[in-house]
Amino acid sequence: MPIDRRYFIAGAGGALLGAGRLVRAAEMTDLPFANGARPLVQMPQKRPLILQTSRPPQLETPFSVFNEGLLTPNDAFFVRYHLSGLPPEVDPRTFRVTVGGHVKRPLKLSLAALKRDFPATELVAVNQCSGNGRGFMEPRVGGGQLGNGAMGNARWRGVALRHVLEKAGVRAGARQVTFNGLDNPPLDGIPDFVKALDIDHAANGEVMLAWSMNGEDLPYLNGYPLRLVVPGYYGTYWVKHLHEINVVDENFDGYWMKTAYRVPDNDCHCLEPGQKADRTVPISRFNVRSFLTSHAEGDRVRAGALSELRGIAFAGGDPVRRVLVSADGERTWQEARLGEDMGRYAFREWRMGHTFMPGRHAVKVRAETASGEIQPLAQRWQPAGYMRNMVETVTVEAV
Ligand SMILES: Nc1nc2c(c(=O)[nH]1)N[C@H]1C(S)=C(S)[C@@H](COP(=O)(O)O)O[C@H]1N2
Ligand SMILES: [Mo]
Repeated sequence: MPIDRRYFIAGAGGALLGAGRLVRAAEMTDLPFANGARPLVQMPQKRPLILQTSRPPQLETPFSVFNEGLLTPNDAFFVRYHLSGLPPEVDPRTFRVTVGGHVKRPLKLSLAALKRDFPATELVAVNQCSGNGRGFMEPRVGGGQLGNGAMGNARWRGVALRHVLEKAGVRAGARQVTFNGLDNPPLDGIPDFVKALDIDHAANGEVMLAWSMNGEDLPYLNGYPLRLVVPGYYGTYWVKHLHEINVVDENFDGYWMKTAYRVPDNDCHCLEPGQKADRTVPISRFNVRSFLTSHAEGDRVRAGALSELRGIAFAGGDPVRRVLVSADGERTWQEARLGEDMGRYAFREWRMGHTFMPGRHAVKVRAETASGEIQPLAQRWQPAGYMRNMVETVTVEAV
């Protein structure tokens, strides 16, 4: 039922999301789990997206967007924040990113200097929240009850962090690099959102300071004017509004590394429901996932006619080798055709024709990587609801 409720997001983010601005909820949508009803709201530079929270702004991409094309449009890209103190405004002329700590020559770089003094590079990569799909977890767990729309695939443009670190001259003994954005905690006592990468990872030539996605400036809510891109790693490391880079000679132990965003230290990073992990490690690379995008739960197809099934697959840097599709609830599996290869961090399209007989059919998709990692058929549970990658099921009805 369309509703006409108004959402007030005063103070959510200054200039663009300024006090008093009304955000209109045009419609409701339903995520396919209990308590999945959500309003669609429109925030600046965004089309109507699924509202998770308004303060801070958190938006999920409606899943149908992933069938529009392989690159996720900027105005449909999901939004995740932890702290409601968003930067009130960002002036691209006075913005500076600093590089300090355990370096020989501390730097203070403008956007113009970043674009002028370093080689620019481009990379297509998926940004995915650790909790993507958390709402499907059974038993349910606390945290944002997300469907599978907390991910997106974009072409990022920027400079490899390695070049910036080389210019600063990393000193011997450096262990990690920390990243801080312009957003701040709304209250004392809430830890600032700071993330860290090991020095070798930070300087691997792929980790990037990006100012553009899909050929345009970053949208404000996706980190304007500069964000970290950490290909193959969960979104938590992709620090937005990035303005402080620090090289440190120890393992950084801020809250968002030491306490939050950790997973059980075992092969599946999973537990039996109710268990607690005795050892955890910081979350890192994506596991392999795939989705049907051409059809949604409950869709009808013509019985006896050829239907084209299509979707996406991706992993954390290990290329997708094959995608298997079952249209009969796991009894038989058939290999799908893979589409254009935009690189090992990007969505890979798959397609398969199938003729359904009359009745209801469970369609399942299962991707496998070059090194043999394959999606599990059963759920792997863990208390934070991170890293869901079980084979998903979409039921279609042929009539
Ligand atoms: N400055 C800042 N950067 C941040 C966050 C944040 O709260 N503040 N959240 C992180 C998390 S957990 C995710 S999943 C991604 C989401 O990126 P997006 O909002 O551009 O989709 O941003 C990351 N970068
Ligand atoms: Mo996240």
